[in-house]
Amino acid sequence: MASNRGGEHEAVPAERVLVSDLGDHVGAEVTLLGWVLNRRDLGGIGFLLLRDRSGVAQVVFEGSALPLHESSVRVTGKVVAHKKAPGGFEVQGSTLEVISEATQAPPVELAKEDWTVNPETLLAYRHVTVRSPKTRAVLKVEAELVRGFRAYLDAHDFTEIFTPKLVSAGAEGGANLFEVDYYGRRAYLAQSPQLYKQIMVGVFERVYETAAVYRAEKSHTHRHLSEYLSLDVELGFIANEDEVMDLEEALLKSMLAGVEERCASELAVLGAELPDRTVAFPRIPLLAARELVSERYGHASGGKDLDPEAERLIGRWAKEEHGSDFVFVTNYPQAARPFYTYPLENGLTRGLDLIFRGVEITSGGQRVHRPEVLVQELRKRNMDEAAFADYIEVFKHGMPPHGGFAIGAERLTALLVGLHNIRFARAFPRDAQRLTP
Ligand code: AMO
Repeated sequence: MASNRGGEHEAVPAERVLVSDLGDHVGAEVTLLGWVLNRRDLGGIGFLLLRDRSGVAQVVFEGSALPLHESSVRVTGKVVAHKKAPGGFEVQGSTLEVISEATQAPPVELAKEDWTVNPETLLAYRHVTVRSPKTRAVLKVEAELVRGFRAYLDAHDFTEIFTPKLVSAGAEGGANLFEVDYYGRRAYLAQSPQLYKQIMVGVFERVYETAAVYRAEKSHTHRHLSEYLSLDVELGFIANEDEVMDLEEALLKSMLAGVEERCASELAVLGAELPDRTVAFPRIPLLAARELVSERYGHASGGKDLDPEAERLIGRWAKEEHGSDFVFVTNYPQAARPFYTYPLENGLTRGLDLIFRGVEITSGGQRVHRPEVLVQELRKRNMDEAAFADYIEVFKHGMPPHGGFAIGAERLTALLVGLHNIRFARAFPRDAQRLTP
């Protein structure tokens, strides 16, 4: 084998074959570029697993010392069909050049399927462990979900918007606001694009945003991040919240179809199963849901909301009774919803959640569109009207009935691929303990 281990290559010429295309080159000599995912020396025969953006290939060398894991390399060799090799092909390597040599071994074996390493260690070295095939697969599925989100909405006349993340007041209430010193004034990191996406309905009628939002969640849970990707939708001229649910159901089914079509190898790496897209998402009012989990499963959900256990049980009911991984819970009480939620006369609202595999992934519903009702809702909640003056004013300018929802991208991804901890659905998670890497 010819090798170049000394001089590193500064430039990478274009001619190369991707791992995913090896099947088109059986019998031919090809050049691959990628990273050393794994290496093994079996009595003078070197096995190298090369990872590129399209997949992983096995390359075999005779009598060679292979470079350290994660070195980037250029390999040439002949492609042969090989049933046991990943992807069904093997490259019989003739030359190996190191493009950029790893000078340090990764902190964990990236190629290993079952990590017994402490998750905290994995996150502490996330800048390197993020390269593992499993983590890559999770992030690829998430990217596909977001692509599918945009594609569906673009095709249905929605316009993408870009709203400020530095704001003067929190739209969602609660104590989880990050305070920022804004040129000597107090500002906050946006908890959601809620008020701005509603304002933008007055411009485009149908809008969406995919952007990070911020919540100062001090408690350490498996479903909360301090920074997460919010997939927001808002649309005008609706009759009621059923239209919002119809849209979200069709949107999610389309996003999942995209994952099925484009992420087969990632789903296989993760052992993930997609939900059945042929069943309709059941819809159940919150009060009925609480009664149901109490009667059917003996769980009394205290307070005005559904607690996490009640969410899990209503998810179980949806699966058992309807074969659905999803269930909409509708008509939340006013006390459980933010001020912008459309109130009904009986103390309930047109606010709803979507539960996926027993965990809330979405809040949404129809919104208030009359300024006097907004003021009344702010007062009910002892909120500062002055802080929302511009927002209230917009509703004096002909805002139609409208509604929308937001999907937490990491929650959706984690539940879809079976991650226990939401942190592993974000490349670089932020929580109360973590600001690096
Ligand atoms: P809500 O506050 O319920 O609603 O958030 C919507 C969805 O975002 C996700 N989510 C989180 N994900 C990770 N870490 C967190 N700390 C976190 N908090 C929330 C969840 C949740 O269902 N403006 C409304 C949406 C709307 O009505 O359009 C809102 O932000 O998946």
